[in-house]
Amino acid sequence: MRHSIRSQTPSDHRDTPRSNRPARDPFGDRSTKRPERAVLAGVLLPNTKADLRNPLGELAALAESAGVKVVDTMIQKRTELSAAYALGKGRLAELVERVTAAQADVVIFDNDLAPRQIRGLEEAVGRKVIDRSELILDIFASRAKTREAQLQVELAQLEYTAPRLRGLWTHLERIAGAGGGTAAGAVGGVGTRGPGERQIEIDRRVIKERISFLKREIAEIDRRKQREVGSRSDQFTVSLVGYTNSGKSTLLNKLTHADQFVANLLFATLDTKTVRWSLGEARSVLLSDTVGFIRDLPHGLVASFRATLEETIHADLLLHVVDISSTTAWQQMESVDAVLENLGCAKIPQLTLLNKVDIADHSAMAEMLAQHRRDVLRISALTGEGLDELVREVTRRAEGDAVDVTVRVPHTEGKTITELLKVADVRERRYLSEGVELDVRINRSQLRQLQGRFPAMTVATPEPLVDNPEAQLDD
Ligand SMILES: Nc1nc2c(ncn2[C@@H]2O[C@H](COP(=O)(O)OP(=O)(O)OP(=O)(O)O)[C@@H](O)[C@H]2O)c(=O)[nH]1
Ligand SMILES: [Mg+2]
Repeated sequence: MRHSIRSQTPSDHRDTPRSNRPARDPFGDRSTKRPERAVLAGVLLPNTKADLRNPLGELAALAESAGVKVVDTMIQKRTELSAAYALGKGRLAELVERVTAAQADVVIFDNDLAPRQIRGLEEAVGRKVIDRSELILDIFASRAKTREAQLQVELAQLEYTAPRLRGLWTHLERIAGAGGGTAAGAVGGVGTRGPGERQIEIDRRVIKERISFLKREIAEIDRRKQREVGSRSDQFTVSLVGYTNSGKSTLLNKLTHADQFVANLLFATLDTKTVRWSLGEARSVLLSDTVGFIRDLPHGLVASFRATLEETIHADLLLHVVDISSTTAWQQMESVDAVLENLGCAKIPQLTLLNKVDIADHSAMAEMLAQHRRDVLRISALTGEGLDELVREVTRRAEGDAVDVTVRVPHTEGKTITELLKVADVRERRYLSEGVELDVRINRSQLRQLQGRFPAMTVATPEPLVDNPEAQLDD
């Protein structure tokens, strides 16, 4: 069955309360043979962050990632969106013509639209109309595999579409007022037997209940995730961040021989994978790969994905992967910075990795980026170029606050030795009558934690542990 937006309303959730049924699934059942045909439209506003050479290019990539066939595009320059239709009157007529000529099923707007504009456009064009945020949410919904991701996407979808549904309800109310429950049922397709009004109230209540249920579940996942990440706080953690399709998963695979899914699609990765990354010489750190970012991420999506981004939020070092072969590398980098700021990660030390140097034919962009940022490395996750230097740099940082100390552990404290081996580089081991003496290189914070957990371990430090008064205040 192919759904239209008017045949799916939140009351569907009553039948499948724990499933991931979006409130307004823009593309309905994807198992239909023929891909949906879309006309892309956009209003180019003066402050746009779109690529001026190809303003609808990213939207086309998003549409393709959602499995939609783009059959025509139309762009209008305006200083603001028109209140009723987003476009001006003349261009609206042109859009209607193009949609008919191209036999399109859907119009996808690059701008985020108000419920009223969507309604106006749908009435004028006679097709469903969705906006950029809805498209992104739809891709997330179709890719979400874990229960965590499914709940997060559903919450973001419900919160984003709730105002639109209210718009839809107003529409239903009008029809219900004129034709009674039957008309509302015919349009709503929600099995409305009683008067439209009553169904609308039920739908409103169901959606509210579902939102609070999802919020409770997600809060529980957040807590569990925080404990999980907190328990690893004694290990140096590196997080890959970056625009979607920049090559984060490819890099994770190359560095750690993991088998993370890689694809030339937007939002190929939707969860977080953390693996051990061996830097050689008995030193290793944790490396995590997560969901990519994009400009103008739908409001609420980042908040809903907090649990997924927990590793990123608590990383000791961020590796910001930039696709230097993209003509919009600069804007992409700025969008990622904005999301990091939003997540409270702006202060985490960062290395910028200009990726895909093997196919970057405009090195001027790389030059410019390198001049504007500190700590930039040029790499290719595909060919491995520049990765030795990356390993050296990360090793240097992971060892940044390391100290060389000699510790003594009584023979009875085997567990202490096990823990020590996990986090320290052991240089020498001497067996004495009162216990084992080890010369180790270890990070200061990790040494302090071990001292707290294993008081029987004594430390002979050749240098003072705390060498700056400010650091002492932090303790
Ligand atoms: N030529 C070239 N292609 C690369 C390089 N790194 C990644 N790619 C390609 O870029 C595309 C995206 O790679 P992914 O690793 O899936 O990107 P990602 O950042 O994980 O993307 P999302 O998970 O969607 O956010 C794939 O087609 C990769 O083969 C590189 O260094 N050079
Ligand atoms: Mg990925």
